[in-house]
Formats: sequence, structure tokens, C-alpha cells
Amino acid sequence: MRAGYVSIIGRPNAGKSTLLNALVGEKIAIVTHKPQTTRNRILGIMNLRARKGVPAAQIVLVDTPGVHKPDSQLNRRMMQEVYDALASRDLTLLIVDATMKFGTGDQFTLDAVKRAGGPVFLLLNKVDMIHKEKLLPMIAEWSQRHGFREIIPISAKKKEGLEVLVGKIANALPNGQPFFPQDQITDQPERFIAAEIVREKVLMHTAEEVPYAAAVRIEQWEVKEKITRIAAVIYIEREGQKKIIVGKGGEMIKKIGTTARIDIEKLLGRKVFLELFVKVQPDWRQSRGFVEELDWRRQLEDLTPIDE
Ligand SMILES: Nc1nc2c(ncn2[C@@H]2O[C@H](COP(=O)(O)OP(=O)(O)O)[C@@H](O)[C@H]2O)c(=O)[nH]1
Ligand SMILES: [Mg+2]
Repeated sequence: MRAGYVSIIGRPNAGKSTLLNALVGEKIAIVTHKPQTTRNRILGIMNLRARKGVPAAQIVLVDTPGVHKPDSQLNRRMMQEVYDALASRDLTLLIVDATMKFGTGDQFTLDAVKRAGGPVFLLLNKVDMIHKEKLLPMIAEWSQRHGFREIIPISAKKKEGLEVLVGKIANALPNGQPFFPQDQITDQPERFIAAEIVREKVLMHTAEEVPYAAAVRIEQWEVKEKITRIAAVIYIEREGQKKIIVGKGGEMIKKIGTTARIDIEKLLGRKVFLELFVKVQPDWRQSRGFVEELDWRRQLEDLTPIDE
């Protein structure tokens, strides 16, 4: 039996969270076309039965925020999550958007991965968007940059190349016993995933600075016989942003609430009553205390008793 931690590292928008969801087979990380969607490390757990050429394995995938230059407490926190994920893993998956030219951001990311040491697979993602004849030169170019253990073209979105990838990951992991029970697919509590779903809808439906200034906390989670009652607060930084999120006649907040409720019902497999509140927390992204409070691992510590 093999078991190990596998960190997914890359620039914003490379497709890290899409890959995590595709491999785990459930939506545990939110995905949008906007950069910096993912703010925390997210675990996704795969359990493989032995098959031809592939040992039985538990693969603990770690999705991370995109590598970027931090300019706020929130961004610093996000980069700390990246470095933590790089420090403690058996294998690194460096994922790049194959439709984009190699730039300074890629070099910065590659350097961080190199510094962390250990085996690295390079994943050339979004190959559904490029001409096949571009692939070989790209592989040749990348192999000059580092001694990657493997270079694998994939499409996380179209689920291409993933079986090959999973087989190679299993073979690269050390012998060991599973870290998590067989039926567990993530370490995130459902209430945190629910908060993330609300944030995803804010990201989807609003523009410019608003998505980046939004944070979501679940304030109430009550499991009733037929329904789960959830109250969530959307924090934003300024009054003007609150106006945008609420919308004309409350239209926007209604849209966010309805689309989020549908997804949360899918997640929980039961009916949900979702109530949303919007609060202004001036410049919270610059507040170390508030950013730390948002971390669900921290929230678990001082959680008031809740039916879950
Ligand atoms: N065409 C294509 N788009 C993809 C692929 N993987 C991810 N995307 C898109 O790229 C965007 C960013 O994806 P996401 O997983 O959030 O990237 P992350 O920031 O690295 O986590 C989303 O719009 C995805 O739908 C892929 O294989 N092909
Ligand atoms: Mg992501």
C-alpha cells in the first residue's frame, strides 16, 4: 500500500482547483475564471484499488492558492498556505496553463518549487485549447528548466490524461498506511464548503474589486428534520460594495442566495434554507486578526456548539 501527500502548485488560474475536483470526483474546491479564487489549502483524498501497474494507494491532494506577489495580509496568508503545502509533501504537481507564454511569474513559481526540493511532475494543462503540434516543443522547452520526474499533458476540465497521471502519482508515493478513513474525501467541514459556495457565487455575479473584497462566514447551521437552516454573512470592505452585492431592490443578493442554495443542497443531499447578510468590515484584507479569524481551522477551535 502506498500513501502520501501531493501538493498542487501553480500560478493563479492554471486549473489547480479544477484538477482537484476532477480527481476526487466531487466539487470540494470552488472554481471561477477569476484569479485568486482559492484562499486556503484544500485537501482532497483519493483511494485507489490496485490495478495493472498501479499499486493500491491513498493520495492526499493539496490544492493551494495561486503563486503571486503578496500585497495585503490576506495575500501574505495565501502565500503562507502555498509554502506550507510545499514544505510537507511527498510529491509536487506543478501545473501550468499551456495556452500561456512562460513569464516571470512562472519563473518565480518554478524557483519556489525547486527550492522546496523533492520529486516534481510538470502538468501542461488546458491542452484541449492548443494545437497538438505545439506540445512536443513545449515539453522540450520545459525539460530544459528543471529535471522533472514526469511531464504530462492534461485537460483538467475535459478529464484528459488523468488516468495516466493518477497511475504515475501512485507509483511515486512511499509505502505507508492511509492517513484518512476510506469514506472521507476532504478535511474541510461541510459548513466551510458551504461558505465557499456562497463566495463562489459572489465571484461569479460581481465584477472589479467586489469579488476580491468579499469573505463569507457561516454564522448559524441548524439541522432540522426536513431542512438545514444556514445563515451566512458576506463581509465586504466598503458601503459602496455592499450596495452592489445587495443590488437594486435586493436582486443581486437574491441571485447569489438562490444559486448558492442549489449547490449547497447538492453538497448536503438535503433541502436548505439559506439566509444571507451583508456586513461592512473596513479594509479587512489588511487586518491580520480578521484574516486569521476567517481560517476554518481557527474557526473550529472556537466554534459554538452546532448541530453537524
Ligand atoms: N479549457 C480549459 N479550461 C480549464 C482547464 N482547467 C481549468 N480551466 C479553466 O480555468 C479557469 C481557472 O480554473 P481554476 O481551477 O479555478 O484555477 P486555479 O486558480 O489554478 O485553481 C476556470 O475558468 C476553469 O474552468 C482545462 O483543462 N481546459
Ligand atoms: Mg483554485
